[in-house]
Amino acid sequence: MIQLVQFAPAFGLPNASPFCMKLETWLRMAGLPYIAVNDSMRVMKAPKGKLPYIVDDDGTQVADTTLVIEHLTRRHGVPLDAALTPAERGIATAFQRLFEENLYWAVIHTRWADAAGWALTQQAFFGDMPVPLRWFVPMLARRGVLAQMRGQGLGRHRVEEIHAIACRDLTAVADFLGDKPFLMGEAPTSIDAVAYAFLANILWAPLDTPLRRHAQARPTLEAYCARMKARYYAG
Ligand SMILES: N[C@@H](CCC(=O)N[C@@H](CS)C(=O)NCC(=O)O)C(=O)O
Repeated sequence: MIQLVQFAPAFGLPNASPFCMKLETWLRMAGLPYIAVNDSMRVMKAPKGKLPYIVDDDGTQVADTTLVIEHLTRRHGVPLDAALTPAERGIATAFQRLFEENLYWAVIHTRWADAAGWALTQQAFFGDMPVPLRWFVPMLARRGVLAQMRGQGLGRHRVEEIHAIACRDLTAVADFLGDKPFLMGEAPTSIDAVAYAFLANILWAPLDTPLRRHAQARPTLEAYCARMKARYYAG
C-alpha cells in the first residue's frame, strides 16, 4: 500500500501543512488506498528535504505533491482530470501556482513571522518536543523559514502589503469559483485538492488573520470547504 509520509496533524485540520493536506485529499479523491505515516521527524530523511512524500507499494519514493500526483495518475490511471480541456488545464495550473507559489508564503507569514501566529505555531509544532531540543529547534526552524520567505520574495514586503497581496489571491479564487460546486465546474478535479487544502488552512486554523477575515467575507469559499470536507473526510 502507498505510504503517505507527512507532518503530524495540527490545528484541528487533517494537516496544518497545506501540501500534506493537498496530497492526502487527492489520494482520497482518487480512491487510492494509503497509510498515513504522521512523523514530522521524517522531514530530515525526505528525498527533497520537505514533506510530504510517498513510498509507493513497489518501494519507490516520490517527493513533491505535483510529481507524486503525476506519478500516481500514470501508474493507476486516475481519471480525475481526464475530461479537462487544454484551456481548463491552463487555468488549473495558473491557480495551482497562485496557491502554492504565492498564497502559501502569505500563510507562512501569518504563522511564522507574526508574533501571535508564531506563539500558536511554536506550541502546535514543537510543544511535544523534549527538552533540551524544545529550547533551540523552534528558533532555528523559524530562522530557516523566515530566510526562505525572504528568498522567495514575499517576505521582503511590509506586513500590510503581504496581506493585500494574499487577499487579492483569495478574491480571484472566490470570483472564479462563483457559484460552481468545484473549481473547474460540476465535477471535482485535482485542483480542488489544492484549493481545499489552502482555503481550509486559512479558514479553519485557529488563527484570526486578515486572510481569514477576507475569506470569511466570501461565504462561497467556506461553503466550498464544507462541501469538500463532507465529500472526502466524512466519518
Ligand atoms: N513543492 C513541495 C512543497 C512542500 C513543502 O513546502 N513542504 C513544507 C511544509 S508545508 C516543508 O516540508 N517544509 C520543511 C522545510 O522547508 O524544512 C510539494 O508540492 O510537495
